[in-house]
Amino acid sequence: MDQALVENDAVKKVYSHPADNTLSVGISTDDFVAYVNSNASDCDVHVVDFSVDPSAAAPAAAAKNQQQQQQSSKKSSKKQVEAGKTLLALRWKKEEDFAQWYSDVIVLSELISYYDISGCYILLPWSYSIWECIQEFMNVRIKGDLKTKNCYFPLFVSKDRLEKEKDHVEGFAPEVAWVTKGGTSDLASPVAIRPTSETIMYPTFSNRIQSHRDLPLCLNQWSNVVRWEFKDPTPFLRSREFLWQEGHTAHADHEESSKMVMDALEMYRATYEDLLGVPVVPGYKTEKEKFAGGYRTTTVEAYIPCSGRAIQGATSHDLGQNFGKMFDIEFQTSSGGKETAWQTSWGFTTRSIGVMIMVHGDDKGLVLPPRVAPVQVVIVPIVSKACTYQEINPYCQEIANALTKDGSGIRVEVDDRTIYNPGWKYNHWEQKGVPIRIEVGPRDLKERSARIVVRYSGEKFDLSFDSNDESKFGEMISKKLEDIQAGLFAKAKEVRDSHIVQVTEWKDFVPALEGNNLVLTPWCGGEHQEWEEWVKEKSREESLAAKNMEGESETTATSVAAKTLCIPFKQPDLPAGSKCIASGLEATCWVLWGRSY
Ligand code: 86X
Repeated sequence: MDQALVENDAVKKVYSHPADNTLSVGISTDDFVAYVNSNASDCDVHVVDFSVDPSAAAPAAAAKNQQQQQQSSKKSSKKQVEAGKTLLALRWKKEEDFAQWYSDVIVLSELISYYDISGCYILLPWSYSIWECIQEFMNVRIKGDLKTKNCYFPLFVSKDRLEKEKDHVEGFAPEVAWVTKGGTSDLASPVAIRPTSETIMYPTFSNRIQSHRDLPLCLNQWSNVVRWEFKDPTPFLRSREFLWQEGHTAHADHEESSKMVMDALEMYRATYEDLLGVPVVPGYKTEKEKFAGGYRTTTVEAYIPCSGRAIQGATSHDLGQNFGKMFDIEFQTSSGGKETAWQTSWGFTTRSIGVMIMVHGDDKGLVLPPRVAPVQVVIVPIVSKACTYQEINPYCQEIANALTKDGSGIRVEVDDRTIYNPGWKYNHWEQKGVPIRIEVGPRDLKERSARIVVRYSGEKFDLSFDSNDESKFGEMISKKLEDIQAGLFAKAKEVRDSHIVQVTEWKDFVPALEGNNLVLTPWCGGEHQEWEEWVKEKSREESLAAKNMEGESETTATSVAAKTLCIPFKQPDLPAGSKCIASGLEATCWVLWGRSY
C-alpha cells in the first residue's frame, strides 16, 4: 500500500476490488489496513514509499532497449522493477512503446524466460503448448494432403558436407555455429550445427532415389536449428536457436513439384489464418528476395499493425533441378532415360508465435485464439465468508465436467487455489490470454448460472447452467469459442486490409510507409533487380528525412527502407498503360512493398 495513502489525513477512503473487477468497495484507510492484517484475509499490508526512486536494475526484459530508456529516462525509471519483485501488470501500453510492451507480455504471460546466452530463450510450457497445437494442426496436413513422412536427421554436419555446395552456403557462412572441441581436446575436424538441412538430407535423397518408382520422396523433420546472427535478437521473431519444420521433397516432374510448393504454402496460409487468426498475403518472392539456391520462392507475409511492418511468415521453394544437379539426385525414367529430380523445400518456425502475440495482444497482455490456447476456459470461484470453497467448488467442478465430457474437447481449468483472491486470478488469466473466463459466485450457485467473460472483447453475460440439459451449456461455450476465433481473425484482417494502400506515383510512396502501411504498386517485373535497390535507398533517404534522422545503425534488425515483400497471387486489376513506380517502364504486375522485420 502506498505510504501516502496511510499517512495523508486528507485521504478518507481507499477503494479496492476485493472479489470482482467490476465492483469497488470504499472504506477508510485504517479499516482497510486493520481488515487485511486481521485473520479474515490471507495476507498482510506492506507499506511502500512510492515516491522513492527504486535504484534496482531493470530486468533483462527491459534492459533491451536501453538507448530508448535513456532518451526518456524520466518515464522509464518509473517503470523499472525492484529486483526480486514480480510484475503485477504490464508497464507499457502497446501503442506507447511496442518493444517494451512485447517484452512485458511474453514474460508476464509466462511464455518465455530469459537465458544467459544472448539470443536464446526458454520456451515455457505456455508457449511450448502453442507450438504443440501448431504441430498437431500441421502434422495432419503434412501426413495427409502432402503425403509427406516425418523423420529425423542429425544435428551435426561436417565441414566438407556443409561446404559441398559453396554457392548455397556462401552468403550464410558468418551465421554457422561450429563445435571445435570434445571435452578439452580439439576435434580433428570441427562439425557445424545445422542452420538448415539441405546438405544433411540431400545425399540421402541421392542414395534412395534410383528409379522413377522411388518418387516422389517426401520427407519432413521437426527440429531445432541454429543461426548465429548478430542483429538484435527478439524472442520468437529472431533467436539464435529456433524450432521449425522443414519439408524436403523430390519429384519426377516439374508439374508435380510445383503443385507441392503451392500445397505446402496453402498449409502455411491455413496455419496462420485458420489456427493463429493472423491474416497473411500469399505470393511470389521477387528474383532479388527469393532463396538464391532455388528456382522460385513463394511466401506468406503477415502485417504487424503497431510497428507498421511486414514479416515473412513462412516460405515454400520450388528448387527446380538445382540441388538435384549438385547432389546427383538422378532417376531412371520409365522409358529408360536418366533425369534429375525436381525438388521443393518449405519451412515454418516458432516465429509464428511471435507474430500471433504481436497481432492479437492488448494492454492487458496476451490474447490467444481459442484453437491454440492451452487453456480455453478458466473457471474462477468467487469465495467469501458467506460462500466458502467447500460450498462453491463442487458446482465449479460440475461446470468443468460438463465442458469436458463426451470428448467435447474444451480445454478447461478450475482455478481453485486458495492462496490467490479472485481479482488476482482474473488479472493472471487475462495476462495469459485465456479466451473465456467463467466467474462463479454465490448468486450463480443459487440460480445455477455462471458469468461468462470474453477476453478479447470484454463482453460479459450470464449463462444458465441447466441441470437437466448441461450439454446445452457446453454447446454454447463451444459456439462462443468458435465465434471468438472468427472474431479475432476478422478484427486482425480489417486492420491489415486498411493498411494496404495502392500507390501509383513515387511521391506518395514514403508518406504511405510513414502511415504504417504496406504499399501495393505497379511494377516492371523480375528482370530489373536494380530498381528494387533503388527503392530501398530512395525510401531510406526520404524516410530518414521525414523523421529528421541522419542515418541508421548497422546492428538494428529493422530498417526504415522498404523492400518487396511479394508479388501477391491475388492481383488487383492493372489498368492498361500502368507504369512501374520505380523505373517508369511498362508495369507487368502489382508488387507489395513494406518495411519489414
Ligand atoms: C535458406 C532454405 C530452406 C529448408 C527454407 O527456407 C525452408 C526450409 N531450407 C533456407 N537458408 C540457408 O540455406 C542457410 C544456409 C546456411 Cl549454411 C546458413 F547458415 C543459414 C541459412 N539460412 C537460410
